[in-house]
Amino acid sequence: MSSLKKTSSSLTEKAGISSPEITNVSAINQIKNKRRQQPSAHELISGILSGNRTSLSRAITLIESTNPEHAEKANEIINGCLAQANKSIRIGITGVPGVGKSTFIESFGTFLTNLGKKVAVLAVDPSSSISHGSILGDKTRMEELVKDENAFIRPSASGETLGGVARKTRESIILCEAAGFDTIIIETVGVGQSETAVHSMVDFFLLLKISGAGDELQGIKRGIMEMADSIVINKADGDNVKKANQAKLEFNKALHLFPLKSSNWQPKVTTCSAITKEGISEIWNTISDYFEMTKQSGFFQEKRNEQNQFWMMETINEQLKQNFYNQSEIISLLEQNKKAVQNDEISPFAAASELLKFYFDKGTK
Ligand SMILES: Nc1nc2c(ncn2[C@@H]2O[C@H](COP(=O)(O)OP(=O)(O)OP(=O)(O)O)[C@@H](O)[C@H]2O)c(=O)[nH]1
Ligand SMILES: [Mg+2]
Repeated sequence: MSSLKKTSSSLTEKAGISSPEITNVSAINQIKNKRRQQPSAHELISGILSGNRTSLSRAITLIESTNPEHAEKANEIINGCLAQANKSIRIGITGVPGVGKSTFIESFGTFLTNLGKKVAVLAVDPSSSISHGSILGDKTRMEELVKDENAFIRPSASGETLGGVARKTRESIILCEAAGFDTIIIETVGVGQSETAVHSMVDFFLLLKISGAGDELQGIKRGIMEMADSIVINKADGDNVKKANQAKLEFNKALHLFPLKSSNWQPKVTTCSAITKEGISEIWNTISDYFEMTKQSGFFQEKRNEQNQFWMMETINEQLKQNFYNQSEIISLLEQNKKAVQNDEISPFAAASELLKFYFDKGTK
């Protein structure tokens, strides 16, 4: 400053009082201490196995982290928990926005904890990068369940690809099971491809609907109908009861047109009100019947085995892709080749094989 010529311009700045450092030494030390205090993988495993919710939350945060060090620690924790997992039932719940998923999970979840069950609620919702997961956004809709000692509610990992979010949810399921949660509910919004991802990680898939203006089946994706083990017409209260019963008949008719599922289970259609709680216990009866039947027939275990195989392949595919696309040389070469393809200077196939050759050659060096 001293080299600047002093002028009387209105732009001249007076020598001010130097502002304090933004970060002070004690704050830095506190942060360092906190980092040091991060529990080890071993500590988190024993915390989870003894049902400690803070340990469970912390471990899920590690699973959700994009830091490779965290990923390593998360894997260690998952491996340590795996032997204790699997003693649960996993229920997927899907439905369009506003159908009443959160309200339903509040009623259904509370019903289950009243039966003495321990309920964990997770979400697959890759679209909610800003709101930090649909569950967190409307935790107010789950007022009772949030306070429930026997419930654990966790919003979905945010700002990710569907594959990434789904894998993380799958891993979180294992930790919840190891922590003693015997009923896992996975919520997803019925738009996009997330239903397929959720279907591949649950034992029972429930589709929530509301009665519409008459043509109930319009706009509903055939694939989702095929996946559903049960369709529940929600908001069957007040003036809606009659319409809901009509919708139930229509869905029942439609479902009978589908070929029998490989589980031999005939999907059921019921009505309920998530607000008055009418019909909730019947839904639980249906779900219990399903588990009794599929556990007896061996389908339950068969499906889980298939899902495990699927998830192994998915994890490999996802991580290969991530490894490829995250390399800085690939990022710039990809940009160049995209332009070259656009300008017809190179065929898309030649461009792809050039990129892959570069990647593979680099890996073998
Ligand atoms: N009358 C009536 N209203 C309901 C019922 N269930 C939910 N609602 C209402 O429907 C609205 C949407 O409910 P949510 O539970 O937030 O629906 P959601 O499917 O979780 O919605 P998104 O999180 O946006 O996907 C709220 O105003 C609820 O109070 C029900 O059984 N009967
Ligand atoms: Mg919701």
